[in-house]
Parts: sequence; structure tokens; C-alpha cells
Amino acid sequence: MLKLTTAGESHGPALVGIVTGLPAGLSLDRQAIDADLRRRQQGYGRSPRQQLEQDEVEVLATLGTPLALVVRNRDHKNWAWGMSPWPPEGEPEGKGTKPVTLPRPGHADLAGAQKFGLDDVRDALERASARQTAVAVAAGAVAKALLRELGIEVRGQASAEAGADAAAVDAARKDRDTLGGVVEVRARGVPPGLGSYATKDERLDARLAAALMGIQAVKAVEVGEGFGLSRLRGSEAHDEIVRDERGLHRTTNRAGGIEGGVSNGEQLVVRAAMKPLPTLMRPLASVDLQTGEPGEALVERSDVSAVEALAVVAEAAVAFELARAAREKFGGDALGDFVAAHKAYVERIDWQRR
Ligand code: EPS
Repeated sequence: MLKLTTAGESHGPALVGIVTGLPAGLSLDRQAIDADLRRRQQGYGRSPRQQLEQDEVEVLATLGTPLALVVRNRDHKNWAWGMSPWPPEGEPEGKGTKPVTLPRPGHADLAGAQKFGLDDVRDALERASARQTAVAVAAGAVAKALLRELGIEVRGQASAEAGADAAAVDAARKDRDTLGGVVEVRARGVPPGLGSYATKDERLDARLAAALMGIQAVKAVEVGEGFGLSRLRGSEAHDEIVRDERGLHRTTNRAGGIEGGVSNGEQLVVRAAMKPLPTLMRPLASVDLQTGEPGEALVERSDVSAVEALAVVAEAAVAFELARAAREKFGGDALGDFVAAHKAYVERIDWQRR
């Protein structure tokens, strides 16, 4: 089973990802992983933090199963006292030692402090931070390399809405406000038969929804036409089946490439909606957890919009989940076995072309 386990905090020394379940023999291209890390850092409206970080992957276990990925936090040098496992020797006292007691509406601050019994909200926000998506993108790049062996390509894109529009971002920045937005991920070359209707845990749509909802700030997910389908009649909503030189396929793709929780061979189309980021330069009302008195929420540097970053993170999440479903279907300890099983399967369903 392909699996990603991560550790690390936003201003700690590094983010760590352990990937298990890869087949032996997959070649990785460090430049391709770093290119995705750079894409994640770009986009209009990002925080000054992105000038500080220049994310690069380090691979600490190389035989692939398990694979160990590390992305260092350059900003850690400014937080050595607040964010080290034990007092750092010879480091001047920096940020992160003063407790944060004014939780931000919309962030995990208050719920995290209540849940874990924390006096300092920083202990919640550090792990809740979307900084963690850096190592998830590195793992997604590995998943994309695996999918490419099967001819599957995954690409995420921000929709042309507020959070991805430079004028809207400038206006929000001027108002000391933030924006959300929508991203779409498409995957080409997905064979029919990934996922299963047999149990809810195996349904590909449920799994992709969980993968996308697991990304910080995502509040809604849509597969294909999603909510729009509920407003159509059945005769308008479903994708009719035809057979020609391409084999069996559909004349439309409102289902977004998934029916009954199983990929149907059409392009996979999923969307995720992001709420506006909760760190506001013009803070919302909060309550000081130390005194119980009303106050204004924590103000820290923040992104105005991270929608273009979400497109890259969502792409990685979808790629990882598709790779997981492909590993389940095609198995194999060595890459060659995995690729051969996919080839044999695709040949079996190829009668549809003839
Ligand atoms: C984040 C808060 C900001 C963002 C961060 C996510 O961090 P900081 O408080 O250090 O400015 O910049 O995102 C990243 C660091 C990143 O690399 O994406 C949050 O609260 O989620």
C-alpha cells in the first residue's frame, strides 16, 4: 500500500516525508521534484516568507521502499529558540518564545488549543500550518513519476476567480484582507477500473475528496460537474456511451471520469474550493485565552492569496491518491511487474477498439 507519513512544523528545522509502498526500480528526477517545489512557492499574493524559503528536496533513503524526503525550513534560523526540540546552543534568542494567546478565527488556533490543552496557540498553529504542503508536493512529484510509467499525467490549475486575479489580490492587500479561490485538477490516461464500488473506503471519488479536503484551507470538493448535476435531469446529466476506434468512451464527461466510485477511462476532473486565509492584517475579533478579555486576533505576515499554490498542492494530492489506487490494482514489487500488469490489463479491455 502506497502511503505518505509526514512530520515537522512550519518554523521547525525541516519537514519530513516517508513514502512506503513504492515499487523497486523507479527512477527519480531531483530537478523535477524541485521544479514542483518552486511552482508551489510561486503565484501572485504569496507572503514574504516565500522569498526566505527556497525549497529543495533532500532524499535521505534512496532505495525507494521506504523513501525519505526532507524539505528544510530556512526561516528556522530565526526561530531556533521557539521551535527547537531542546534549547539551541550558542543561538541568540529569536522568535517563537512569547506565547500566542489570541487565536485567529478560521485557523486551527482555538480548536487546537482546546483539544490539546495548550496555553500557547503556537503549539497548534505550527503543525496546522500549510507550510507542511511543501513535503506533500515532493511526495506528489514521486507519485507523478510512478504514474508517468503508466502514461498518466496529472495537472492542477487555479480557476480564473478572485484569488488568482492580480487586480483582486492587489485590492485585497490594500484593504489588508485575504482571498480564497477554486482550483481544478485533471488527470489524463487514467485507465478504467481504479478504485472500487465494493466498499466506501475503496471508492476513488471518496478517496480523492478526502485527499483534497485534507489540504489546509480547503472547504469543498467537486467531482466532475458535482453540485451542478443535482440541478439537471438524468437525461441531461449522464455521459452516453459510444464505441469507435478509441474503444468504448463517452460523448460528454459530466461525471468527471468516475462512476460508481470507479474510474471510467475518461479524463479525471476534480475541483477544490479554498476559503480566504485566516491571518488578516486587519484582525477579526478574538478572546485572549490568558485573560478571558476580548481582543484582536494574532497578526503575522501572511499570504493574501495562496490559490496558485493550492493548484500545485491539489495536483500532488490527486497524483498521490491515483498512484495509490494504481498500486492496489497493478501491484508488483518491482517497477517492471507493475508496468507489465497495467499493460496486460489495458490489452484485455482493448477489444473495445476492434
Ligand atoms: C501559514 C502561514 C504563513 C504562510 C505558510 C502557511 O507562514 P508564516 O507565518 O511563516 O509567514 O507563509 O505557508 C508557508 C510557509 C509555505 O511555504 O507555504 C499558515 O498559517 O498556514
